[in-house]
Amino acid sequence: MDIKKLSKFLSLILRHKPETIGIKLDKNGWANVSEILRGMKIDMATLEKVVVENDKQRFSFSEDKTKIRANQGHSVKVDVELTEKIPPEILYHGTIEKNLKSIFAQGLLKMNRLHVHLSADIETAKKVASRRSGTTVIFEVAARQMYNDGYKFFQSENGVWLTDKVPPKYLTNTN
Ligand code: HQG
Repeated sequence: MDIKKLSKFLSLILRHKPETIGIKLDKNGWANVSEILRGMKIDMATLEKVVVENDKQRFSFSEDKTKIRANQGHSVKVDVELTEKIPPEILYHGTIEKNLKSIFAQGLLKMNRLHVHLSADIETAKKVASRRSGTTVIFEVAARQMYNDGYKFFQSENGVWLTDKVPPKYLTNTN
């Protein structure tokens, strides 16, 4: 059983297209584990492996393990009850050069997802950027300054920093 492949399929179901296996998420992003097992044609031990071994801890079970959801990264409109937090001075965002001009003009936008995703360190931002082909660009985001100016920040269960948008004046290209 290819755990990584299953993890990608589970991300698709829990973040973007639950209809792929004919299920619905509730308003907090939860899917029934029984429906996931049936839809993905796997057993509970395999699903637990997908959750536990996931490199970024993308998924959480409910306490009684009858429900499962993705911790962040959704495009479907669900409320995963994110914790609002005071951000550090600086957060990072990794992207590619072709987006540079547009980002300097409009700021960072959430595009297809529910939030702009930011990383706590440069290494993680580099990894995010290198998912795409092209020259990578790392932005420093003046997160604490944004917070002081009234912008809200959230941290997902698995440590990803999220916000609504980042206007250009808070961005510095580190390259
Ligand atoms: C770019 C993965 C032009 C933005 C990662 C990015 C992350 C703009 C792309 C998580 C723009 C959106 C999210 C603007 C933003 N003009 N381009 N104004 N504003 N962009 O995938 O941050 O592995 O939605 O720079 O690790 O790349 O799936 O966001 O390149 O945590 O768990 O538009 O996804 O997590 O792409 O990645 P995405 P992202 P997982």
